[in-house]
Amino acid sequence: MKNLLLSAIALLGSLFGANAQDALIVNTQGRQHVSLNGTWHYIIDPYDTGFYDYRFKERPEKDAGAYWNNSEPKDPTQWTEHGYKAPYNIQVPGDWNSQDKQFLYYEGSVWYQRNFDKPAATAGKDVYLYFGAVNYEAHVYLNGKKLGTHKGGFTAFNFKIPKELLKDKDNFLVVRVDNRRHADEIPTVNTDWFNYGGITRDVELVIVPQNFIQQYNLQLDPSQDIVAAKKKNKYKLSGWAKINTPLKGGKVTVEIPELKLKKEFAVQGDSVAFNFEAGKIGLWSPESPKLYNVKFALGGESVSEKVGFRKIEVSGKKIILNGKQVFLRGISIHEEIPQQIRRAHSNKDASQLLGWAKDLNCNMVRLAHYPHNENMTRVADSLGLMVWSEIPVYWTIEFGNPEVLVKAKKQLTEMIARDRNRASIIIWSVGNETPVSPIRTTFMSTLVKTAKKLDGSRLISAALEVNYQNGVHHVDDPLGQYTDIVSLNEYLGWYGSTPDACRDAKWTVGYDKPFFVSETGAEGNFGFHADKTARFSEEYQEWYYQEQIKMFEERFPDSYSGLSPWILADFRSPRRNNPTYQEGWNTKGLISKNGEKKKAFYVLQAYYKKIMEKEL
Ligand code: GCB
Repeated sequence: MKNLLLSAIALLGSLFGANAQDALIVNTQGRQHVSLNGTWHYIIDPYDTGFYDYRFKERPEKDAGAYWNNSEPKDPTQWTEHGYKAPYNIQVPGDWNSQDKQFLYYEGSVWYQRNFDKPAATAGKDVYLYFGAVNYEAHVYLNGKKLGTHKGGFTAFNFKIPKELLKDKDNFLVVRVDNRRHADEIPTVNTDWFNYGGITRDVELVIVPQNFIQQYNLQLDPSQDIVAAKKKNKYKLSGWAKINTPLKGGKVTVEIPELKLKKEFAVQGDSVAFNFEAGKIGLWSPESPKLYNVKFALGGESVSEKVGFRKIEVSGKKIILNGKQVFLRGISIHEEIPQQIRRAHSNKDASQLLGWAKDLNCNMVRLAHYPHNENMTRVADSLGLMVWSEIPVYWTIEFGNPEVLVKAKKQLTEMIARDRNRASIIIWSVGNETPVSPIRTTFMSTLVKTAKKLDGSRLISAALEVNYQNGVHHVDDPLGQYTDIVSLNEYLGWYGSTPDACRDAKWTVGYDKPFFVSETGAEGNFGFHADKTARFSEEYQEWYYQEQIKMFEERFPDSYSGLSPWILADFRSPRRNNPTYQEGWNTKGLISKNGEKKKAFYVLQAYYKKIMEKEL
């Protein structure tokens, strides 16, 4: 086990090293930090004038025309063609599309700027600049110097601010954000969701000691037999901590006051592995989402957070949580607040979306199709919702391009780094509906292996497609050999046929593994009532759910372990252009764009209630 942990730590190091970006500081909320959220200024720059000169060469650092430099004229003779001031105001965090009509479909560069003063109490400490997420590419400059760049619209990153660069007053922070889509990025040019651009999540200054615990993990020891441990009511915990720099000596303390536990471990180089008896523990589960305060300390400085302990595994065709079979009553969710047509980012947003899922009687959510903001996984921890978390390896990306694989691995690494301490997360997904081919399977199975190396304690999956042949629906995608559960997106009764096609559909699943329906759904417009055969009516959607559920109950394989239908709420998608029923919305939501529950909501809610009652 210790070797496995150390190899995960080594892999983390090598992946970050390749990108010359500081490793992620996890749990910034549990550390000394100052928020840089609020009103920033912006410049829209569709021609990238602030970045390239008139020969289209990147501007030199001190160039007066570079938008990372402060061009505030000191006297009226000074030439300047850019500047940051009201009314060019923009809120951070937040996508730009929802903030002003001119931004609605904008794809390109926008420069963000704000000033800040050096926080108090930084003597002898280091200050990092942390971004929860920027979609898609960020170039970050402080006082005219570039701190670094980051690609990937849904993962957190941070840069250490060099001491000499940080002034006491009026630090000039500029971020160039570019949300253009590219064939060789992740996601690629083609998705069924809206390309919200901007600094979409929190920005913070994180203040840390020179030597500090950057990342850590604590969980029920995955090698422990959970049934035996439950019987004895004696559990083992294991994990590790990674220090930002190698130390000579040094000790990490792990403390769980509620369990009266305090253990000390010697640091070796820049890491330390733990493994210890913890006695009685209340396990985390949807019925009882118990979280413990855990404190990790190094040299008098500590970081604390709430951690739940549980074990997730598969046994043959079953998913097992804490030694007991569990059926996943899920729903898929996009990170969007439909009533305001914007990206979700706050704790309140997470409570709205996950509150709807609870109302549906869910015990699980699929956070599609990219890592959601940290509030989502933290609120899921506290509400007792199990989570599927995914990277945006979606549809047809460039599987033959080795650089794309590097990008996918980086996003996977960043997703796992931020959230590995969330008990709610039971599944890491490496992608969605990727088309079957040998090159794709090599790419995707490499991601599965990487995910397993980074975190051997969770299940790995990917949403697959049906192979329909000679009247039979086969689930036989070769990627299924590599994943722990076989997950399928199917829309029988929406694309191509009507819901009665479910009645005599034949299914084969080619794997002796848990089988999960990661998507199924049909469109329905709230308030459009008609005969059930009329597409886009609430009645059609309701009928679809009735037929699908009947099919699951009567004819699905014995490995059927749960579902996360598509989708909780209507969401924006530029692909959806039916002029009467869509107008830029995918209306497969069980909840409308105005927050109203459609008829199908109640069908799924009742199905989940029935399952819950059977389990009691
Ligand atoms: C899918 C995709 C999802 C789409 C959905 C649909 O299979 O995974 O992103 O939005 O179908 O509505 O067609």
